[in-house]
Amino acid sequence: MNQYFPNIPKIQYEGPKSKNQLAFKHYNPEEVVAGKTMKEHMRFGAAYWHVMRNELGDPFGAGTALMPWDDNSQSLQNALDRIPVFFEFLDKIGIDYYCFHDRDISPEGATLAETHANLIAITNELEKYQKQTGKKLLWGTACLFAHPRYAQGGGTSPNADVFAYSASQIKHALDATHQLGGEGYTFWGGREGYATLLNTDMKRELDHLAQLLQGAVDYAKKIGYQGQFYIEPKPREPSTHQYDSDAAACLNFLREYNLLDHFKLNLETNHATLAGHTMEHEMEVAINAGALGSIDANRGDELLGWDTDQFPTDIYGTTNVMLRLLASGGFTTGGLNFDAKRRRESHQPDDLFYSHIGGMDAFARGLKIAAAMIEDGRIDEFKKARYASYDSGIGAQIEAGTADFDMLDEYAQKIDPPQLDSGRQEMLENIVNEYI
Ligand code: XUL
Ligand code: CO
Repeated sequence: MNQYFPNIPKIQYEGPKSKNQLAFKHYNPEEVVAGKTMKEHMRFGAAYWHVMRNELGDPFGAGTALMPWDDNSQSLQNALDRIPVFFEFLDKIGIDYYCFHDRDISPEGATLAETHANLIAITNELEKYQKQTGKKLLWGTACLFAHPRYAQGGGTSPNADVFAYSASQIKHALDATHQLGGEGYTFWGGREGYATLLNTDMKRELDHLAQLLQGAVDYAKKIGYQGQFYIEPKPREPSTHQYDSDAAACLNFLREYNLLDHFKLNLETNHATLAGHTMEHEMEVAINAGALGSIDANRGDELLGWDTDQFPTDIYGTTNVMLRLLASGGFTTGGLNFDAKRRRESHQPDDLFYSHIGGMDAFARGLKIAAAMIEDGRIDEFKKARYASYDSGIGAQIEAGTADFDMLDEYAQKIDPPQLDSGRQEMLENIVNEYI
């Protein structure tokens, strides 16, 4: 496997002192941290859409990415030819999992039947490569946002024929995911939202979206697919308002339509930012509901208000993710999928490696720091002590639900006015900085 990236060796761990930019400084796959190897904690995934299909265009200019293996056509042969390139990439970077949309891996045909036949041919080829290399599918999904037929939504399109097309596409994407042993299947509703309420029946659209998700759950059962379904929150872009806007909105939607048993969340850092939240907030919301499924690892840019999908290099960010991941017991079916793209200026194939190395190292540092912080315990102890008034006396009665308003009124009138302890935010931030 040394044909498409001839300048790139298999990336190895060389330790923090190395100056080799084609080596890991912190990600040491077999090193045990907090009871598991780094590899087991992270379950890194590569996104087929970014690695193989992202031409690095932006709204103002054409793509810049050099892809000498790609003939730029929509042919099935071109799609087949990309597969060995991708597996050479996975092999050299040392990433075990990948994720795809059906249309990343396989082109639309002249008819829907031809589209599905293309996907079957590609799935067979991917299966062959997975068997040869041991690489695994973290999750699959159907692209219900790129083709003009989905301009007004997939499941939430006002046009019922588009709903039928969406179902057909998901059915075949589920077949492919099942055949490839995919550990999960994601729904990200880029067009499942609206631009103006002047033309939108929100209630009807939400009912339809729930029907589409329920249809997928039923179909999975029928074919014996036992992977985990995810829904991926994002507030906007491309839609003005997306229904699955943040973790709390997704959970509410799933609860309202009785889908919570079948879905977990796939959280993405840049989407949290767009929703006006931190990633740690989104993770905490998901974990509290027992619904943290998987993570799309990236970051945004504070100076740009859009989904820049940059590689995660911010150690505070990766530390915060790993803190919550460790505290929640870690991934089961999910992983850290690099839904991240190189900058338009980083157009050479080698940049695929520099970018992923940086992201993997940033998470490895985040893991080590988070493990040390948990081991140290000062922040956890502080947090626990802050709520100590609920551990006994009136607080314990409140939590047990045995303190009614008459009782609380009587109690409050008897005691001295409440005195608060300091929240000590700055002191806690200083403790975090001891580790970073
Ligand atoms: C878009 C996004 C998607 C999903 C999969 O912002 O994150 O790539 O991860 O559809
Ligand atoms: Co994503």
